Amino acid sequence: MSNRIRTSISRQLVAVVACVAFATVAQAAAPRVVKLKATDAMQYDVKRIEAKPGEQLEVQLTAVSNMSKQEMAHNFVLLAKNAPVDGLVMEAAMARGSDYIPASKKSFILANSTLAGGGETVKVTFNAPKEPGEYLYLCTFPGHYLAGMKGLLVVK
Ligand SMILES: [Cu+2]
Repeated sequence: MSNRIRTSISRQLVAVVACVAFATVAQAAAPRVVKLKATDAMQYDVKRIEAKPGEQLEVQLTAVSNMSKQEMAHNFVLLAKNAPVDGLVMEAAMARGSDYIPASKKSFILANSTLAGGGETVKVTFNAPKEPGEYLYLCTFPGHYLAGMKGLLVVK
């Protein structure tokens, strides 16, 4: 094999390796999409999400409803393990001006979407907690959590 051919082959090899490396990085940078749907029954269709510690997720929540957004809307709120759930939900119900996200409990909220009214999809991207365990997610629209609008993010 001539030196010139050898150089050419090794250049091509470098290019291929660079491409593979780039594709791997690009894949790692894209969050895993988790689609949730919520209806007037005040339930998420997905009540359990499994994730690796620190995995980047993009939750897409779609609301299915013919009611007005004031009457029926949903969000996705992921809580820390030590969150005072009942107090947080009560304060959230009164926090209409901030889309039912309670200002004084924000330190317990790991991630939250905005409100989705009928036909709308909202998205929130976040990293799953690094500590394995079960993390509650819920909808803070008044009455919805008490009606059962909740699920678990299981990190393992
Ligand atoms: Cu809801």
